[in-house]
Amino acid sequence: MAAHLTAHEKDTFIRDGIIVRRNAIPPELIVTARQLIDRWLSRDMDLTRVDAYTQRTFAPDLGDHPDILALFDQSGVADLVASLIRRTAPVTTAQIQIRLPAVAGGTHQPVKAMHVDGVACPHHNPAELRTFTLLAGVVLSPISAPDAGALHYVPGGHLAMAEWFRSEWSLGMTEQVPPHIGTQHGEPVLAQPGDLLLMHHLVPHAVGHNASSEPRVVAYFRISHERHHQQRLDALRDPWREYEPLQPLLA
Ligand SMILES: O=C(O)CCC(=O)C(=O)O
Repeated sequence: MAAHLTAHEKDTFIRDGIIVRRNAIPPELIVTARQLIDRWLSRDMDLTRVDAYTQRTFAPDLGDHPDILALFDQSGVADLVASLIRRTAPVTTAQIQIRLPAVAGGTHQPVKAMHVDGVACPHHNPAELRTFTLLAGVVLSPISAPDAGALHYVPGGHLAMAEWFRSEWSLGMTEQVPPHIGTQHGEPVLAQPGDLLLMHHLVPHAVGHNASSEPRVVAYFRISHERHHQQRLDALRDPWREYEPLQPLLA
């Protein structure tokens, strides 16, 4: 995998807030991670805890497993991230998000309405921000149709959200996004195992049920600029504050 983002990828990221790089992750890393997660699914998943897994992470004990972290730090993803953020805080854990197929109890799994992560989370104090800078998603299962548990995102929504955070939002509000964003269905991310999603933290996204017959599995890594915890509010209002390598490219 090329160790840097191309000029086209950077332009796409600036415009849409998201890029998907196909076949970005070495297949052997994908196979090993899937084996671990499949073992957890068949032996350890507690169906009474699906709501909690959906809010936080599936397979919580695997989040810092070396074979899961390898998807980030042995795959070249960390090098790609350096094309976007110059200095990052260490990435020490993954969130494993599974959309269960309807036949395996997925019809009861909560859906997620349009939101940006860490702002007015329904299960946290709305005055508490749990934001970061960039989401890296490593796709571990085929996502072949919009209703197969695909993530849906609003292209360019990072710019609209920053405008909302600057002009209308205040800390403690319980709305996660403004109405003109919340009513959108968004574009589905259709992908294959080994594809990599890089998404600006401010891009609004949602997930629905998985009507396919297979679990939809993605390992997400939340990447923070090394100073993010000191500048969370600034980063909400200025979408490029933490993306120093992109700043010379902005029109
Ligand atoms: O399941 C997914 O792919 C997305 C999950 C999500 O939006 C979240 O955890 O905030």
